[in-house]
Amino acid sequence: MFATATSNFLRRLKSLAVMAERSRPSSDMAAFREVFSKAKYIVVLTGAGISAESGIPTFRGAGGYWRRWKAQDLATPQAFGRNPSLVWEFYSYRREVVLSKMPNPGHEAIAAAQKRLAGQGRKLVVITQNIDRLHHSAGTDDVIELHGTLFKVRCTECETVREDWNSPIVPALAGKGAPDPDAEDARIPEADLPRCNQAGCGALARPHVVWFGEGLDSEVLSRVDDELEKCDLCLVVGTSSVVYPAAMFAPLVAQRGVPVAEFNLEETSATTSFGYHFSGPAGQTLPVALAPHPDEKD
Ligand code: BJW
Ligand code: ZN
Repeated sequence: MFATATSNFLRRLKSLAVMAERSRPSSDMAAFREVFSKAKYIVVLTGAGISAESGIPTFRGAGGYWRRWKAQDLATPQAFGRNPSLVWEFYSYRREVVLSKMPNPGHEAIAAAQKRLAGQGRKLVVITQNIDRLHHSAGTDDVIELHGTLFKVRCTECETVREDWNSPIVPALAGKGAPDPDAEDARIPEADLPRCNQAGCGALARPHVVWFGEGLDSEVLSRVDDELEKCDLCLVVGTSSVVYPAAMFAPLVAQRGVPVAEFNLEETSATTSFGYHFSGPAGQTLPVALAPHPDEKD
């Protein structure tokens, strides 16, 4: 009788421990590195936090405001329809900021791991929500950009997309886009904003980014599905995991039983879905996590 009660108690204790384990991710770096050393197909999903140490403000942290607005107020087709000059000032400012910044050790650790693993017949794929191109600058190949890029524009009429690295993007935006709340709106006439350069078109162009309420590119989404399906390890770096559909990618991978590790300054609403959580700046945690493992074959 006593033995039965004890074994029931122990069984219950064990199941509570398993439940606690499931909801509390591990921060055991050595254990993560063992998993990393065996993974053959790694997906790294990144957000604004990975570029924070390069000096690019995140969306939902301090510094997430431009003048009196948050991204949600300006990164919409409605805002652009109402005031294309204001929205172009916002993006022109961000282009200029990004052009003055460099990739940081977090971006570099990912690029170096991708190169090294490729030499071992292993794959590392970056899926980013960022539009800053810093993964490219760090030397990462074949980055999947979920939300577009600051350095492409798209015609609002014929939808032609072109790359554009001019600084400023048009002369009328020179010296405009100041971020302080008291800055005057430039009220640039539409004719002087970026335009389509297709012969016979010339319509207003917009940033080639995905705004709230807009669908993500279907080819991009199907490539993402494919990569998430194939991966045997997933890293989620510097994202608050609140913006969909990106917010559900890593939890879906975890549901398949694949190890997922979150690298963030703080816990997020997705943290408890993951097996590992590493608190701290990604520029410090990623170089440790992705450094060559003694078991790697050159
Ligand atoms: C560090 C760090 C360091 C800091 N080291 N970490 C389902 C449910 C509910 C709503 C929806 C849903 N499906 C769709 C929606 C609507 C909407 C949405 O998700 N809304 C939510 C806010 C609730 N989604 C959409 O509209 C998407 N479209 C879509 O799904 O179409 C179909 C559809 C439409 C409408 C209804 C239903 C279906 C499109 C979303 C496009 C998002 N676009 C933006 C702007 C891009 C252009 C631009 O930049 O201007 O993308 S919004 C903004 O958020 C940007 C980012 O990519 C994105 C994600 O932000 P991110 O990267 O996570 O940054 P932060 O700032 O939030 O977090 C930074 C993190 O880093 C923090 O956790 C820090 O702690 C951490 N950190 N320093 C490590 N050094
Ligand atoms: Zn056009």
